[in-house]
Amino acid sequence: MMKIGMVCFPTFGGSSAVATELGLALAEKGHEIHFVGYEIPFRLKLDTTNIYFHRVEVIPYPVFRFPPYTLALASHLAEIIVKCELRIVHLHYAIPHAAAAYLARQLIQPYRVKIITTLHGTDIQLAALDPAYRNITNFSLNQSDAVTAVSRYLKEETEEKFNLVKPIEVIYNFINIEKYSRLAGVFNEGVREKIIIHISNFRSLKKVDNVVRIFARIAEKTPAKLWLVGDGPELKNVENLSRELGLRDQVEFMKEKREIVPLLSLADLFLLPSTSESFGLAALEAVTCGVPVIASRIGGLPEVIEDGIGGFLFPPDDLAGMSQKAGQLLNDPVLHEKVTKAGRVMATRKFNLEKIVLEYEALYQKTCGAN
Ligand code: GMT
Repeated sequence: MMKIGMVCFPTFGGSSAVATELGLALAEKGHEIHFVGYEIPFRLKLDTTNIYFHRVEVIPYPVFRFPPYTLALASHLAEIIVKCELRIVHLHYAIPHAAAAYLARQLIQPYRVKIITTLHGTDIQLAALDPAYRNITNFSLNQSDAVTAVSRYLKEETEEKFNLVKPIEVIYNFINIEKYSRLAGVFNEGVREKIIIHISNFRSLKKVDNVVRIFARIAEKTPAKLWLVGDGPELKNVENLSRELGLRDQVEFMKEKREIVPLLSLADLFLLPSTSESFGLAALEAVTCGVPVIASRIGGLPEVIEDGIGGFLFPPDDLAGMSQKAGQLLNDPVLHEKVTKAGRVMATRKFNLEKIVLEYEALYQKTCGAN
């Protein structure tokens, strides 16, 4: 049994979901998991054996225009590491967690704790864009005892853009196959309109506007509804666009949802035409739930979806190609079933939780064994 600190952002999003599901799975295997952050991660259930949550308070003070969360996290983390005798701190998202953990470790010397940083993609893009973040990120990644990336693509991108002293290990994101199963009795077979779904944080790189444009083409030929699940900066623009295209009655804005399996269980197709995606956890969740995905051939998505296995990939601006394939999938039940079945088999083989959690446990053992 190991005592592990888990640091992530609490907000709706893939990195928080991965950290939480990993913590819950490790706790079930008998490890003691201490989540540390400013709020309870959105998928974390606190009434779980071996799970603890430590809140980082950042006191408001008139001098601070930007309250120093990184410092508060570092000093809180230092205390928790010693008090709870943690051997490992696993950080999800490099900025600002890797720098905070480095500071925490300095504070508690000679206490020894190992730091593992998992990169999720947007952290590295941000650091690559801004030279100020780049240097501190490079430094703190080199101070981590191990760095993992959620796809081969992200490993290669990061190693190309940063000067890292050690190779990054790829540990793919994972899925709980039993939990992400289509709910029986929800699916309403027979003649009905098709349900197209998209789930994201509505940042511009998700291209939710293109989701609406692809849907507009699909709806010309196939009776359909579009469910947009999530919230974020582009929400208003997307709402306006659906009104401009005369689709407002066919598009349902669902805001953020904690439980997505009931929604995926009703859906016929998932659209993810992002311009950047280090992995695309939302696509894997859909595929595992038996919803085929039409997405962009970018980033780590080709490592998750192969043409005909769980979905189809297109260049991000090929809206015609995406809508044509969507129409075909929606109107050909044999093709739909073939693609979804192959997708679930692939998800079970390549991304199942048990397999990936073992990979993390092996990394923890290896890191703790090393000096
Ligand atoms: O996509 C986002 O904006 C959210 C972000 C996050 O930090 O949750 O997602 C990133 O991490 C996910 C989990 O590893 C990946 O599945 C997403 O592909 C990745 N997003 C991007 O690379 C844009």
